[in-house]
Amino acid sequence: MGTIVIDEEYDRYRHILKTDISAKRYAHSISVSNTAACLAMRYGCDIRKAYIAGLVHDCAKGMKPSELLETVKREGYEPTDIQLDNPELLHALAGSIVARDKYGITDSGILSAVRYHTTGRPGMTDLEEIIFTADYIEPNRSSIPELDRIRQTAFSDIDEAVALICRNTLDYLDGNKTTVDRMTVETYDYYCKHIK
Ligand code: DGI
Ligand code: FE
Ligand code: FE
Repeated sequence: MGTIVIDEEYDRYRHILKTDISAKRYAHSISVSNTAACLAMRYGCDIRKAYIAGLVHDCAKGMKPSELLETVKREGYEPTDIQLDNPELLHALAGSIVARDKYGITDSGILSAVRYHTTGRPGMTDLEEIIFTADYIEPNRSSIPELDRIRQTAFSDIDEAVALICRNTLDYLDGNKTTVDRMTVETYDYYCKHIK
């Protein structure tokens, strides 16, 4: 028996999402959802959870910096200096709160995949790795160094793909002279040590 993912629940999430983010971001989200489902097939992960987490991962991307800060502070979270300087980093954490409160998603695995999709974290769950990777390799992405290689690696060794993505992100941030979140470095270090 196959997995049915496009049902009333998924449709409800899609409709909320369409009003929350731009058309371009919505197209990206649908692409991440599909890519995450493919990776879930490859790694024996729950396809439905991957499909839903991929869909909603950027649900807070349309929020203003003040709204992002308000959302996480309301939860009792104290933003770091780097997050205060770059509030867009908070769209992942805020997204997990919005996914829970506005979309009504209760699955903790889905919510944490949303929470860590931007910086990753050391020792991610399979679902977290899948969303982190799908976000980077989805077919609409372009102009990323070695993207073809990362796409292929994602389907052969996802830990190595995570390390390659982190390295690219660190290079990109360095080039832009942007502050690096400690978690981004910790994720990179962890995955470099864990690839065969
Ligand atoms: O939301 P998306 O654009 O789909 O992707 P994302 O959630 O991975 O966010 C990507 C952006 O996040 C990209 O512009 C780089 C930025 N980013 C990732 N790690 C860090 C970071 N920005 C800062 N300042 N520090 C980080 O460590
Ligand atoms: Fe994002
Ligand atoms: Fe994204």
